Amino acid sequence: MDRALVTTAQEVIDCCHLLANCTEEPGQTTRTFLSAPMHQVHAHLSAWMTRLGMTVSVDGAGNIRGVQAGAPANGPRLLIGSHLDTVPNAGAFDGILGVVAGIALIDILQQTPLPFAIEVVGFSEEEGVRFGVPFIGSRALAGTLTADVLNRQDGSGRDVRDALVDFGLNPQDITAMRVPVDAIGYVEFHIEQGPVLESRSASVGVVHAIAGQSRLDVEFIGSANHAGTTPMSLRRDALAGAAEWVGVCERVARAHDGLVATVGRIDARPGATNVIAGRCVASLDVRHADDDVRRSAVGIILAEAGQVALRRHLEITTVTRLDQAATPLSPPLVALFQDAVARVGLPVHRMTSGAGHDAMVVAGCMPAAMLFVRSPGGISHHPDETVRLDDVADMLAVGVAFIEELARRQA
Ligand code: HGY
Ligand code: MN
Ligand code: MN
Repeated sequence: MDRALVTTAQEVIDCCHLLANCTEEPGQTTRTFLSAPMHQVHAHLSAWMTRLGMTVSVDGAGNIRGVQAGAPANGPRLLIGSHLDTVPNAGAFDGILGVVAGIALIDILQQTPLPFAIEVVGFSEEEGVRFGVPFIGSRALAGTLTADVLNRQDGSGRDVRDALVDFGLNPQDITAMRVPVDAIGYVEFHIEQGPVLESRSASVGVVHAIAGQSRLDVEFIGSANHAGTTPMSLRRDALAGAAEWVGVCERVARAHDGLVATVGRIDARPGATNVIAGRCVASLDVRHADDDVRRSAVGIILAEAGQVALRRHLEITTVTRLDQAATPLSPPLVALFQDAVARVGLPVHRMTSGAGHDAMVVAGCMPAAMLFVRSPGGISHHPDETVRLDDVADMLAVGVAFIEELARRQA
């Protein structure tokens, strides 16, 4: 392995660990859309990109953008990016690794003339934690952000417009964003977040498709009442109803090959030990490589919620937060990644992604491709999420080979 690549790989890993300290919660990594620590992330990345002579800006959605030195204002650009935000109590690599990798590749290729410029994009919001809607940064870049998203409120009652203003941005700008007209493609380097590459003893994998996902909020509505005086037979317990339904979600998912269904958040009100819950909002996340299977499973799960409500004299309301279609990635760029992996002497592993990524949004407006790097233990969305030094060096080697081959084909 090229010693210089290993040194750069260590710098990438060190940078990700440093940025993991930019958090809303001391002692853990939690960094949501346009939160205060996002300013620190921008400052770190901007300083590094400026040292490389890159032109740095922040767009209307709070995405940080860095363009290679000497790039013509209007000319072909290869976008390399991922997201800056995290889930609560996250690891140090989900998202940010892809942004740091983009900057590292510009550093490595500084002396390599290219027929296009590389633009690094750090998306402001992919996880959907703060406002319950994912992909705000990439949807703004792709021109697919709908106005209703701007009205979404966070737990403190502030909406997306407020968040933009609080961060020093003008809400008009996010709606004025347009797809970069000169973009020739988008590439995302990302941890696999699952066990497949480790099971194959592989350092990198070429993603050819990303599973579709549905995200909903299902509210069970009953009657709050005294926990000590209300007989079991007279209760309309919203939390008990939601709990029964969570088991149903698991049963439906287990019955369909390749389907996953998750209730990750339960919000029961009034939320006191001695009060029967009158209302309970449960989040639902359903994914599958085939959209018909996914959407039919959502239908079954919601019908089962109706049955639970009927039996328990509850009402239910559902709100769909996301219906993101399964996304095939660009066959020419996927093939180019496979060639690059082979060229650096690594085994080629094609795979689908169960996790959602900005690439599935950007793929709607330009050719997009992804390269996964092994997740030791298959762990992600957890502080134990990690990467191996030699795998990150492999990822960079493949990235260089990919860009050099793309340049040859564009010349
Ligand atoms: O939830 C996901 O699939 C991704 O980690 N945002
Ligand atoms: Mn994630
Ligand atoms: Mn991610």
